Amino acid sequence: MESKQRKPSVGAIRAQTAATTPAITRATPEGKKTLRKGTVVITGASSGLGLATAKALAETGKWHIIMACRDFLKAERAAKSAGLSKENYTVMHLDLASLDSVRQFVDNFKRTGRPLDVLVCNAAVYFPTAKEPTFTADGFELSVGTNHLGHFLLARLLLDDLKQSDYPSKRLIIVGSITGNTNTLAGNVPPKANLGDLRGMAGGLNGLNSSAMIDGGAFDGAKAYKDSKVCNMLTMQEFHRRYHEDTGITFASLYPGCIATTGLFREHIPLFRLLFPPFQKFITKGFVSEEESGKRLAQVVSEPSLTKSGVYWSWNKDSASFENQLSQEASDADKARKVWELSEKLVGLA
Ligand code: NDP
Ligand code: PMR
Repeated sequence: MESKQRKPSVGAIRAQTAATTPAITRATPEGKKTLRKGTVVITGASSGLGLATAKALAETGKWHIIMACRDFLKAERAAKSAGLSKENYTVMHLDLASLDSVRQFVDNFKRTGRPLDVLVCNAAVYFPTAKEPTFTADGFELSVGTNHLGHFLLARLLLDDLKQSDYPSKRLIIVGSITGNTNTLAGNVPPKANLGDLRGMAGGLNGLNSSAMIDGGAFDGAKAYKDSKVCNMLTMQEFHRRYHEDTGITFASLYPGCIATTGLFREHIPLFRLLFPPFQKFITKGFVSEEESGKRLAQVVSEPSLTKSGVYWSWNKDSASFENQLSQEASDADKARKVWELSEKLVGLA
């Protein structure tokens, strides 16, 4: 579903694609080079980091943002309240907890005839207090199913579109986190991320004939989220190893800072939601506002200097970006390959 004009048929739209303005045109009378508007797809742009990034990019006037969201009305309202002007965004429906929806989104996107210059895999869910697992439409534990498997299928299906983009720097960005990295203090707060030997993932994460957890252990919602972030960071690196050289696409991940006020913590107990922002502001000093985090991710989308591929970006306290070190598990190439191969099977690509 798209908020703007619906295009009548695929054929007509494909014809439009062929006529797309090249990325760099000599449009001005002085013959000065100008760059067309880039198109960026951001999943989960209806709140938090995704919305703040959409806002930061829209304000430059250089980007058209496809807000890929599960709640169409919420996304439209969020875009309006963030002051996005109509010509800078389109809301399109995407529910990452359904592989059919992911495929439908990809078809719908292709039908718009727009080039794809940057894809940002940002959406996530976190169930820290859940006693029992819940599942996606396809029967995968919901946090790994949404945060990792939905994005894995989406990125794989859109890779060719990225490849075909003639934009000067095309990018695939998968949002990671410090809490999946056990080489940090935050990553050592129990329960720690650990994918183990991937036996639960091999079994389908369905909680029936296998565990709902990647490592095959007992269900723990907070661990499932952190495991999903490890998958996100491993996937970015595996994409880099498999495709960077041939396609020129920049693959990147990042830790945007602790955005303690977002909807990510909606399922947490009220006391946590009350104390978490001041704890991060005054004790760990890891707090970052939604606006600031949006500027950070917007840099990874559009900064001409951030073209290095295979990098996990972080920011220091002056908000300067630097290449950060991932934990041993989150940089394990063998594990990355195995997660890739198992994920391919689960989403029906192999
Ligand atoms: P929010 O909850 O504010 O945003 C998450 C977004 O994901 C929402 O737009 C939500 O949609 C969307 N979403 C959830 N499930 C689905 C689904 N099935 N299909 C499509 N969209 C979905 O959280 P944040 O902004 O904090 O999180 C954004 C990213 O930042 C995540 O990847 C998270 O892991 C990462 N991150 C966050 C940190 C923090 O401190 N907050 C720290 C480090 C990383 P809806 O609005 O409909 O609920
Ligand atoms: Mg954590 C430098 C210390 C630091 C940082 C940057 C974070 C970020 N956290 C830090 C430290 C601690 N945290 C310490 C010492 C504790 C024990 C009191 C602690 C606890 C804690 C909890 C209970 N922290 C949390 C939780 C959560 O539920 C959040 C979480 O794990 O979500 C998955 C969380 C977070 N701490 C962070 C960040 C960025 C999060 C949340 C979001 C995320 O990783 O996506």
